[in-house]
Amino acid sequence: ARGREPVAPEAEGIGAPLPRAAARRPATGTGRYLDDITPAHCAHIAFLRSPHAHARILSIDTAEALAMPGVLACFTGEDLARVSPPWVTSLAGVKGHSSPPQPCLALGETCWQGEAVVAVVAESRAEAEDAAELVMVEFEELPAVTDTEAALSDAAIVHAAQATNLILDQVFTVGDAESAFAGAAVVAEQDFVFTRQTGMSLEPRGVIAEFDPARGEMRVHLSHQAPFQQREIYAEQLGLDPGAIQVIVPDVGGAFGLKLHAYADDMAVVAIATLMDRPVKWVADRLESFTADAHAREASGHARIAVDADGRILGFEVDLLAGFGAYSMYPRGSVGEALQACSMVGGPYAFAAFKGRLRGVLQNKAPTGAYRGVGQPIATAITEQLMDLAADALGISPEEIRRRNYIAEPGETTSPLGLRFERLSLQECQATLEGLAGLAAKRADHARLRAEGIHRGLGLAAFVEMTGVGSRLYGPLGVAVAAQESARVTLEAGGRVKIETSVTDQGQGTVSALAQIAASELGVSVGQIGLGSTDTARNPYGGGAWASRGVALGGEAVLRASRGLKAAILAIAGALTQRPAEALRIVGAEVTDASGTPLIALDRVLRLARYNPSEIPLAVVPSLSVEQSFLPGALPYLMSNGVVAVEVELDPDTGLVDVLGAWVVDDCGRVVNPLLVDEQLRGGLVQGIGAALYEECVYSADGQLETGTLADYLVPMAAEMPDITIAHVSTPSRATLLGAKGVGEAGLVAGPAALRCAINDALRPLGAQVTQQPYSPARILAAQGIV
Ligand code: SMO
Repeated sequence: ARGREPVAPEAEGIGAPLPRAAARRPATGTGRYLDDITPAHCAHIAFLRSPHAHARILSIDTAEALAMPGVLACFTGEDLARVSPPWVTSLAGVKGHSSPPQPCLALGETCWQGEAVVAVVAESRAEAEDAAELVMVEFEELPAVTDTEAALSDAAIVHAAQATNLILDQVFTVGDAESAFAGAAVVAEQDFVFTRQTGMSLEPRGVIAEFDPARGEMRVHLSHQAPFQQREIYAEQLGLDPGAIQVIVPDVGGAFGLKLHAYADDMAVVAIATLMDRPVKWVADRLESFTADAHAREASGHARIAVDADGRILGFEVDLLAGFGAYSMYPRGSVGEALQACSMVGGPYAFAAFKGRLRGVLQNKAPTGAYRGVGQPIATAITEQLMDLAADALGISPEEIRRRNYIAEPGETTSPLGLRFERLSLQECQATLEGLAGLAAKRADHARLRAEGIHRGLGLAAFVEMTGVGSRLYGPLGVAVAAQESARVTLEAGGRVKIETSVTDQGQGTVSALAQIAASELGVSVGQIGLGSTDTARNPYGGGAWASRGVALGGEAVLRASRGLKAAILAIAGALTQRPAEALRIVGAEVTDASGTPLIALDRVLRLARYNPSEIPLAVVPSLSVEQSFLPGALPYLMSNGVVAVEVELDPDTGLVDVLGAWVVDDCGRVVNPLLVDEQLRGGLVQGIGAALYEECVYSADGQLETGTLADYLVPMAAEMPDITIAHVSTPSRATLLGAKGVGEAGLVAGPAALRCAINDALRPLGAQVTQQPYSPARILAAQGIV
């Protein structure tokens, strides 16, 4: 943004659809991603990964690898355990949930295909990779278990030392579900199978670690969402002073939840740095990403809804079995998906009874973790599917049954499952959506076209989305995850403003929105504002990018810090110009009077405060660098809501689904930048198309990942993107001054649900329903009895 003419702040501040200045760098190839950084004398790491899903390691011989040109060292699990001992993911707040100790590199046993076994360090990545092929590992294959049902019956045990694979077993009951189902006019039910997916960030994970043994200092560059979390984990693992560890997050090319965890291979890199007298670097290649990035979503089971004769919901029942992979991911655990899938069922609706059975098992597969939406895409798909089935049984429209059941909207409410809502706007969102998409006309059209043998379907998905999550989620679970976000806003020479925050940008433009908030609050132009990347040695502390918190909470911290800086500037300017501070404003680089007449430049205010404060007639000259932290107080999270519709055309003979269009009405409270918000909704919805139609991590029965390349694991591309029409309802949160709620996950929370409902709407007249995601051509044919 440097060199731009200052524009009127009104055109740039909160609410302006401002193209983000920061998008220019990645678009012109001048982004600075982790792999663009290579410190002097850097050595490179390649991992030898387990070819087996489950095996005992009998011996490791690195002699031949070590003799290769350029090779500096080889490390095994035993070597690294001495400096970074295995860690345990155990959530005090989740009874019985404890994952076996996880090492940096496999120790005696490998538990999934792709687990890192040996690290080879060489002058170049190519030399490290060549040498890794010469490491001789003698494996003795052990029985592997991949299927969740087989894992549940302990057909094979994932870790030889474990007694059972079952590490999550909970029952939730609210009200009297038995009576609700016994007395219902309609009980509708369906199976559900959500297969594994992975977040597939365009930029893979990577780490660069440099250790200074003389000072005990560590510098880590990391492509990650939560640098402060990682700093704390590295300090604990390596026994270092947290203050001596600096974690820097450069440009990030997508994260989607998978860059939220402490991975074993990342831990290996930082451990190796302490054993080498040179910086070390590892960047995952795409093949490694497939087998070693967190997978997500694997959950299956059965769900029921009980409805009275008026179409009002009496209760829900869910029985869900989730697959965690070989370890529960550190530090948050892998339980989030299953817990949220269960606790968000029935999300936007009023009901009195609920019964949920929830189980989760270890498997000899890649560990599962966060992926955009975490559990909510599953809960929404289950709920919305059941709503459609109940409506069909009662002979009312999908629109009508939703309208009759939305949670009443005034004020704060608590759902039967303990979810807390501020004012929602579901009725208004749906009414807007019905007009926007012309739903009634479309349904009439579909009925007419069906007679001509054209099979179209409409799917509706209403959702609530848990965004801006505070400390009441992870705190009681016993996970050390900070929920505050902080910002420091500083006046610089030339009237420029510097913002440092705890929030990281994953490429979605969060920092641009933060600049708009500061511009609005201060009265400066966006072009005056500078934002750097996140660096734990410089930026104030916070949780980072997860649960759609960047703008909702980080933005609130920026707003409050900007307000403090503005007060400081105006206090000094008022004293210097002998006017009350309330009579002054900041316009661009000037402090002006109420009519906009310049009185003193920001640069002059700064210079006097810095170099000659005795000229300022104030007893105490306030600091022109103001830091604020924010945690939402009244509400544990900021609940967004909305309704999505998708129209599909389905060819019953081929099973192919064409997505004709999508319509979104979202309420994320105050919209800071409509352009960025719409990009989030579109991107999430397209990932939802991937989930519903294409993406699946398929394992063979013996635990080999069969979809380990982008030729096998299909992600939606431009050709698969329909037109997506977006409208907004805005119900600002009252828990913050800013009023923004999160939007980052909405498209993916609602998209797969709307697609499932649309496909099953098209299939209903054919007497078929699909229940296993992705709803692939083969599954759509099988549902009709065509194989
Ligand atoms: S899936 Mo997100 O990083 O909470």
